Amino acid sequence: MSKPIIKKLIIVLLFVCSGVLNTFAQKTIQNIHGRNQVSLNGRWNYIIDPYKMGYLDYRQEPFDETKSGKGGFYDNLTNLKKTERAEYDFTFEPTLEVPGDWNSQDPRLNFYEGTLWYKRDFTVITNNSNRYFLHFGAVNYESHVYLNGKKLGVHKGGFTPFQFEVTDKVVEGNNFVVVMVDNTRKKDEVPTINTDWWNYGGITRDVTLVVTPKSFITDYKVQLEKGNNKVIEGHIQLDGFQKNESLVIEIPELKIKKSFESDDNGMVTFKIPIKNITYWSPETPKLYDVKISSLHDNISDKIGFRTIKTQGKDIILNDKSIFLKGISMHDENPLIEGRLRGEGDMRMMLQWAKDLGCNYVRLAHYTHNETMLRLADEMGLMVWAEVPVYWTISWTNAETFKNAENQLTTAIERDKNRASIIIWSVGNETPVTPERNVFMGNLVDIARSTDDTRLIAAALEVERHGYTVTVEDKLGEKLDLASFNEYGGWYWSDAKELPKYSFDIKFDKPVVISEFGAGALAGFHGDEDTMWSEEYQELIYINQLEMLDKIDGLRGMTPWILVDFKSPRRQNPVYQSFWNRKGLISETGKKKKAFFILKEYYSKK
Ligand code: GCB
Repeated sequence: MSKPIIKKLIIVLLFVCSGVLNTFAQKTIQNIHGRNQVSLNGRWNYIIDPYKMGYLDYRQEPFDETKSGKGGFYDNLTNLKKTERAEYDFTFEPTLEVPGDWNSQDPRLNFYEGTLWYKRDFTVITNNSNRYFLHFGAVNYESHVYLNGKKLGVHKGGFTPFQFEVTDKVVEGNNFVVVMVDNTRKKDEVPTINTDWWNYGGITRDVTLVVTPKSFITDYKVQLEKGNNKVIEGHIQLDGFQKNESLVIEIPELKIKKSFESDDNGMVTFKIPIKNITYWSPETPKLYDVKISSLHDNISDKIGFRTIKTQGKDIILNDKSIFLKGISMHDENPLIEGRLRGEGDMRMMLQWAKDLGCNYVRLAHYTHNETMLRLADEMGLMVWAEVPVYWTISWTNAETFKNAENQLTTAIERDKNRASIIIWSVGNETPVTPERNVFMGNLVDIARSTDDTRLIAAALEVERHGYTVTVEDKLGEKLDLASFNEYGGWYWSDAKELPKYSFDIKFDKPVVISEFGAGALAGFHGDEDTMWSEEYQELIYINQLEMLDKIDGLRGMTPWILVDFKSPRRQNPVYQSFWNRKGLISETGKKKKAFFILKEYYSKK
């Protein structure tokens, strides 16, 4: 190879490795809300761009890759030609609230699936001794991020956080950030084109400019050691560190104060013996103040300590066998349509679960807001957390796997200190094939090796032979729970027949039913045979609970679902109007009859 070619190759490689245009951005900073930060929430101007005009030239080539290296219309707003500026000028465009999906904020966007540009100005007083990171809680689905006319990178995945370091790009005074968001569904993405929820697009979670010292605490894990409730173990990771910095971890209420020196990689690992600790549980959701400080930085968190494991058919929380009294929920506010926008929305949802008598929730079918997990910690709700490996993923596509893996590990990294999370789920109702078994099996292994202190599960499917319901999906062998979705009385059989069924579950593991349910329009009444009536849903719940209670090893359930939710698949104009009606609570907050059946059942468990 000639020298210039090698040089070119090196440049290309450096470019690729620098992650500038990497779709899976770098690991995010732990505990974003505990940081010194400038909130970029609020009103952002937007341009609806169904033809992707700001990104593709008239030959459909991305501007990013043209020879001029211009890098897109919005890479260099100030240099746009007069004619271009006349057609694309954010100044006179309307605004959307961030965080928030676009579908619920502009009637033109209710069903919109495509590209939309966001822009926001902000001011910073910079300081040379600081570093700056632009952090997004979540953007659905693909985002291209530009700061002051420079492209920072691309991110894919609608529910996990990502960030870009912008220390050398943010300027004293006025700055502007532009984000192109595309929520077009694609077969090879995660999730794929077919889901049963609304494809809310946009910047759906907080945007922050995080300010840190040059050397800062980027990550930490402070948890009980696996299988040992007398030792807190974990790690602290510095970024931008000098050699052998000293670090202190304090848990004042436990009289813990320990000093360490970081190793050559800026890392400290520790094990600290403890006594007289109150373990976290739904009855006593005790959280301890944990403070970590380095020479230049400090961060505090509230962390609960508990153990979780299975023993035969039991689930053991802190040495006690428990029953998971749960309910499934989406990240959606039915009252003010759209994604949950803030702490108030999230508290409302979790409080409804508590009103039902729950000690456990399934946060389906993707990673929920970090605030949701912090509230679950505080309110004493155990959590099944999940990634959107849903239905018919492209099992043989290596990029698709990389994407799923990234969403899984990002969620684990973000939430590893949350006591509420007891289960990582690697997917939902995926069809059994050899390719799927490899894909999902690998996800199970990755989840386990990233976090060996929690249980690993997936929502499997059932088969029926006469009056026997079998669960024999081989993936179950790799999982800690026998969990499956089962819609007796609704998608198969008749409510009245349910008590005749029995189960043949091939695994000697705790059984946690991940879904069952039935649709009902709140306020519509009829007899038990009238579909969509509250009475019909009520009967299915009564008979389901009678049927399930006979399962040896039943250790919990998350019926589908807490509240009615929007779905493009649910078209019945009389009863659905694009709402999945399986909620126990309506979209106006009205509790249906079945709510009280489940509440009564949980009160006796
Ligand atoms: C399921 C899916 C869930 C759907 C539900 C339904 O099995 O896991 O996402 O919304 O059924 O209502 O059919």
